[in-house]
Amino acid sequence: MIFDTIIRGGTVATASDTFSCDIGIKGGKITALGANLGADLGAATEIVDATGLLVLPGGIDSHVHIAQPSGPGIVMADDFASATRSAAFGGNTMVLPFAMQQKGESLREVVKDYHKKADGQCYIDVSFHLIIADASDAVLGQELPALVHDGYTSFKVFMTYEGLALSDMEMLKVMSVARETGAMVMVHAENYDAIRFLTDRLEQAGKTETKYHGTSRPIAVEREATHRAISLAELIDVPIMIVHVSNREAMDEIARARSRGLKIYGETCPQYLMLTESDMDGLNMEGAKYVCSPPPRDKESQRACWEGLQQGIFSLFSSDHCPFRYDDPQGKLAPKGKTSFRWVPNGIPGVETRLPILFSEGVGKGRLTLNEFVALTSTNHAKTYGLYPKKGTIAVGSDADIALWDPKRKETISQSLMHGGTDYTPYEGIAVTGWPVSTMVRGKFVVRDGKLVGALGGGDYVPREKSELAKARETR
Ligand code: DUC
Ligand code: ZN
Ligand code: ZN
Repeated sequence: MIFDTIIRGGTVATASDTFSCDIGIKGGKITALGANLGADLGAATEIVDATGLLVLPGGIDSHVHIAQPSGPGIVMADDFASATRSAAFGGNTMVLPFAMQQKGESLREVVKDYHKKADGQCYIDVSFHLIIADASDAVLGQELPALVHDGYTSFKVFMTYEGLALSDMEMLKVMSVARETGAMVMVHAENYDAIRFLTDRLEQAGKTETKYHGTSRPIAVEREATHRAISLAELIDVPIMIVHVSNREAMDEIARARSRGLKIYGETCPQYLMLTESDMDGLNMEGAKYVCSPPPRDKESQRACWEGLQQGIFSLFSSDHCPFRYDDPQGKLAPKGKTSFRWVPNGIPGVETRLPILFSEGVGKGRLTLNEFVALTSTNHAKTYGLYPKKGTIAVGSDADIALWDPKRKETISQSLMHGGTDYTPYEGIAVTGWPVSTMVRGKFVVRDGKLVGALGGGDYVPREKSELAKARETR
């Protein structure tokens, strides 16, 4: 047989082109693109009719949190099985969660632990970023370079959070390792001391409801840290990715840096397009459903984030899926969280809704082209994190990671449609047009016509190359 599968009659879109063609798949790879591939009887074991459907590279969500320790008594709502199942139903073929180090831990041991959690438990492919909480000489001098060499080619640093925040000195040291090893640094940019000061002051004034979460980390907190992270990266002359940007002022810092020729990249997320601070204003802890950091802002910030996507200031659109159940003492309704917004588990689910929201609000409403959508949700993720062209495109030689979309299907987002571990979606009630109906990973359907058909364990761990985009400029 020439092919295992032919996908016939669909409209294929990549980050650059849209065209009608058939796709021939053999051994999990795309081996041919052409007209009438299935014309010869017996050309393939299976022919999939994609007439009327869009055939897109599977979504890659390069910013998700799965089974991450989240503080005493708090448990993340997703393990690798539920998160990757949910992701597959949302049109994704790969996710990149974090292996999070805590102070004093060996990074190598942390990575081993995450592999144990993920092994045999994934429906779609995964790869790990590292989170560096302990920038000790041993970690930076030995463990980190060895892990980059082994295919863990990106790491996140935090400028806030007890136990996670790095000093400027530590940030500089981590960035130096990135420059030497060719890894990509992801930065959570918020000013730790400013947040602590504002939080203390709000609590002293009795302002402890969830709505004050936003007040405790206003735009200036994010803008200042973004500026500082960029300045530190400029000193080292290393590319960085500012993740989960929520507003115009932080975005302008990135745009200014880029106009100076620096390789500073930006990511935004659905919550900054679809939610505002007032969502955290609900009675009876309803607002906890929307607590995430940076917090959702206002309508003007939403407009800014759209502009950032349209202008390429943001090259990535990720979910920052960080799932906690709502009606659960181990989740958003943890007893301590009722005493102050400070203790409400921080993060919201979104891996299953990221693509339908951007497709409908972006492509459907004329803000983005279909090709920009593919770039923002798949191709750029592969390029940024060392997976391209194995992942993130439809081309001969690439993995057959494909999502079939019904561009006309209308749905109203609701928890009843979701397949993850949480008990709510922050996007409840949003009407969308366009829906992923089938998802295929390396030539095998995981979701077919809205039904789970993939095997648990069908998803692989994928070691990564160094990204071209993480290469430092030759300035020295
Ligand atoms: N940062 C994230 O990237 N995700 C959830 C919470 C946070 O602070
Ligand atoms: Zn973060
Ligand atoms: Zn995150």
